[in-house]
Amino acid sequence: MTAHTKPPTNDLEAFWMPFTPNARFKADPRFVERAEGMYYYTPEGRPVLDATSGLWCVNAGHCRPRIVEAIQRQAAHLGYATSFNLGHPKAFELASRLANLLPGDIDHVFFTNSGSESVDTALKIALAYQRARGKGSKTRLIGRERGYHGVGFGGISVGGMVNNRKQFGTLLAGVDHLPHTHDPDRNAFSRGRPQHGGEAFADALERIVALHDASTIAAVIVEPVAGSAGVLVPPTGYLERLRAICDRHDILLIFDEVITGFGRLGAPFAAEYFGVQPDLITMAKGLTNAAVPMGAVGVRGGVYETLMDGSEGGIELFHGYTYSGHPLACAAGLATLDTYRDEGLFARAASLARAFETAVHSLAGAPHVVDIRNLGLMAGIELASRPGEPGARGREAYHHAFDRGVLIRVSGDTLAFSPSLIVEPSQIDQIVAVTREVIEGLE
Ligand code: PXG
Repeated sequence: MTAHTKPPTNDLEAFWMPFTPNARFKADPRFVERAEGMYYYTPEGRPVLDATSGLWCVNAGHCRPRIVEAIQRQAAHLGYATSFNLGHPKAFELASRLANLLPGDIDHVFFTNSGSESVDTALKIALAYQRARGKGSKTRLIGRERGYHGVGFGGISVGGMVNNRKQFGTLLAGVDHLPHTHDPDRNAFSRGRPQHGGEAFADALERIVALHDASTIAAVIVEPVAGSAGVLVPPTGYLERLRAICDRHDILLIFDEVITGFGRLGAPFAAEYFGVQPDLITMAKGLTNAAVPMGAVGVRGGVYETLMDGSEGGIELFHGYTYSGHPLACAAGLATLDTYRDEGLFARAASLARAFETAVHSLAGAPHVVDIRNLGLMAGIELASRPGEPGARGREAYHHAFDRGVLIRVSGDTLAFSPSLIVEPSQIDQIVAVTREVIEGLE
């Protein structure tokens, strides 16, 4: 042993775990060791049914052989090439495939490595676009309360989760927020899209425009369905009205589809599901089935062309990552898109959505349940917080479900469900049955 090597250790201290209460986890850790299809397996070999697609990302299920083999082949063939001034075929192929899948005239793709980078990239493209078309005063970015757009400074600035913002100073200047669309008094226990308030919530954008003037606003960014905030489904008419107001005032509309993209709602993208055309779409997660990290921004032709035309032959956008268009990610992305297509997984999600809705709403009436929300293959079950202990019921539910063989996701006291699109009806039943037992056992 040389002086600078250390003996192997199972010390849990070195890894600073993200978005985790480290001390609490390390005092009572839970591990998974491998995965296949709908299941994780603990180091002891116990199966855990994954009701969250990893973290809303393994849309085709875990360790799909076609995707694994594509990555293995690519790693041995061309493991890395820069996309700065150099091409490799799979990046162009994947961008073309995505352009075909993306809605309307969103036909150009900028590659990143994560959802957070996709959001910051989209915000930068919006600012650069306004400047390139001679509207350099349009610099404000509008997000929404309870929005989650990753953890870059742009994303937390337009995002609306106070815990993700308050530790980090003043954030980006010139940002404002729409109100969130959650209205439990009128919309609790809605099946699918809630009925009340859509247009009024969107009209808040008119007030923001009246306050700041449209000449100062570059873009609005929203999740079509808010995921991390606990599955907040937009009321009917909301997204349509946001689009109309953006059009009226010459403001770009960005849909953050990091969660809703790639079949989560039973369509390739939420834009198509809702019939609302954004100007930019951010994506990540399901793009590669999470097998290799990758994100992307889809951009409308007009936005792309404006930036191309304005550059006089130089670099059109001073932006990019060492790993933009990474060959392994491109190989994973292509194999993932093939899997979605050949297995008809988006249509499968659409066909399961009603049964999933019925199953999750069967928990209405279970103890502590104050709201149930769903769309496509995403659902949130909100529990009343235990007095003085917000988050405790959610945390206990997560642990008890894991110990009974089901992995769920928890945001505060809201349990979130987003199974892979390969989920079987019997597995939906198992997820709901275990959730019921767990909720019934909570104090
Ligand atoms: N936008 C949206 C809409 C997201 O959901 C991101 C951006 C950021 O992606 P990256 O790849 O940078 O993490 C996300 C990520 C949860 C949870 O518990 C959700 C996300 C991340 C972590 C936890 O709901 N979504």
